[in-house]
Amino acid sequence: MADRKRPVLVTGASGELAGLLIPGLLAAGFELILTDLRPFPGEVPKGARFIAADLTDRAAFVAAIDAPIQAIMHLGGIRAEGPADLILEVNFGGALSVYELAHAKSARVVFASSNHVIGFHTRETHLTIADPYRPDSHYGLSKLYTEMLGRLYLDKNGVESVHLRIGSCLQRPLDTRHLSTWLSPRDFIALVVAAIDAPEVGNAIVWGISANTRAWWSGDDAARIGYVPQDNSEIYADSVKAETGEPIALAHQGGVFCVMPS
Ligand code: NAI
Ligand code: 15L
Repeated sequence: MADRKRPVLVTGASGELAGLLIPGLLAAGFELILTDLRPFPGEVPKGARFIAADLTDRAAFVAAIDAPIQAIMHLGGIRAEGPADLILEVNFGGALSVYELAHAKSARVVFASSNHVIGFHTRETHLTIADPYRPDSHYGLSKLYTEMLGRLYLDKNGVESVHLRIGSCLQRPLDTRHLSTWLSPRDFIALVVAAIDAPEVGNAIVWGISANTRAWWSGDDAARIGYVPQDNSEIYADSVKAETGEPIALAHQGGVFCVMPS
């Protein structure tokens, strides 16, 4: 699309990943509308404005976004396993609000999906996006639901989506699992810019990882949207911690999410 005239909306703008992403999107020339339940930490940067809104209050959320937007970078919600009813309300309910807004505004959705949609595959299995979902938690199930919501809203309403199945977005990998799942902040920014700018994406799925030698995942829509990762976790291989924990967590791609209570 390469549109720098209409703003991009960022949900979950007061959270950690937004903190990594917002400077990169501003540097790429996007005007931003930031939204979150919590106040924005610090000063709202030049080129952005902040609107406080709760994703679970659908009508109020949709009404609060008062400008035309070209895309929604959806980061808002609960980022780990939690009580199923809470995940239902915030992650399932919030995703529906985002898709209703995208439909109303004719905007593309770029969704922070997660590796936890496939977390119960074993670590010996190399996956492509054609492999079956195996969610490891109600959290993972909420990501699966949102990917499917994207499919439905494309088929029914023409709303395009890029679902980013993010591994572990951190400044650097911390343990041996991250050698497979790491997404560097600079690759994260490049991935989101590509997802917004790519012409005609339909319903794309891209693994949110760097060019890791030990990656468990490939065979996605990265080339179609023009995402070319630059970093590789391997340079940290001698300095990460050995992963410890329960055997089920160590055997499966989702790690500790496979044993988290809900
Ligand atoms: P975070 O917890 O730091 O940020 C999430 C933000 O969503 C928070 O600022 C929170 O206030 C906001 N939020 C929660 N409920 C809300 C509601 N009802 N209405 C409006 N805003 C609400 O999480 P983080 O690490 O920044 O992750 C962002 C997204 O990326 C999450 O959806 C997470 O599931 C996803 N993700 C993150 C990965 C990572 O490596 N950090 C990996 C895979 C996915
Ligand atoms: C996620 O989906 C979480 O949001 C993040 O906090 C990490 O736990 C990440 O997955 C991971 O699997 O490392």
